[in-house]
Amino acid sequence: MDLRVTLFLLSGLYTHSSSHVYQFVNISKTWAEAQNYCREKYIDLATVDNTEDMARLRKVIDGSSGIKDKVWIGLYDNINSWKWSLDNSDYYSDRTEYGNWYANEPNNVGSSQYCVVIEENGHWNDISCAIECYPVCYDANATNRYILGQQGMNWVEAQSYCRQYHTDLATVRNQTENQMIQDLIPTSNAWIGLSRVPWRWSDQSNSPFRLWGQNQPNNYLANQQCVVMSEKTGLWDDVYCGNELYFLCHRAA
Ligand SMILES: [Ca+2]
Ligand SMILES: [Ca+2]
Repeated sequence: MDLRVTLFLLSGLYTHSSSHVYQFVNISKTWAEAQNYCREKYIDLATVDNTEDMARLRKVIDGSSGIKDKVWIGLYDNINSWKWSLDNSDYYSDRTEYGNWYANEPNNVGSSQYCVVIEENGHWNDISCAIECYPVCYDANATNRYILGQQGMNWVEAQSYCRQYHTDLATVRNQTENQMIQDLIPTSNAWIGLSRVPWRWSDQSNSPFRLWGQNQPNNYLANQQCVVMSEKTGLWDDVYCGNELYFLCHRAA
């Protein structure tokens, strides 16, 4: 069977079986602190799209030690315009309007309730973002977060491939993700989703994280517009986009 067909079929299977992975954090924080923490250590504050997500999230909460009467999730703003902290359609192909609100919630008491917790009974409530609660982060391991493209492709081909069969070339948002990707690269260098000019991620996200190697990016011979990660060091280098290399796609969640 053609490798692409095989990868495509595999990705279909994974897409159906993959689900949000949650991490309960046993340190109380304001909502904004919780968001920063989750983005630094994991992916983001938890997104909850359906009853299956909700059941899995409650299991994680119930299985953790710590105070759990109010637990931050990634929902914020207000009654009329709720947003998820992880507002990236590449992570969520079928975003729904799911909500598991407590009776008479959300009520935005005193026009001061802009962040959402899960109460001990499992129902949602909007409360003040300044209250300190325990966060639940959305997590993923390398296996369900990235796909290694094993055919040598130039950067543009790799981008097309990722967009067709997965979501996009991988964005690397922190040291944890960088390590996950480095561990997946078998040898040599591999494309990630960063290119210029100006510097931008293929999936349009605005992550400021960079991990350049020494004296990089140097745009050698004014011919280096695309970014690779080194399998040996995990550090980044701008190189010629026409090189045929391994590449990392972000898997649909
Ligand atoms: Ca409320
Ligand atoms: Ca370079």
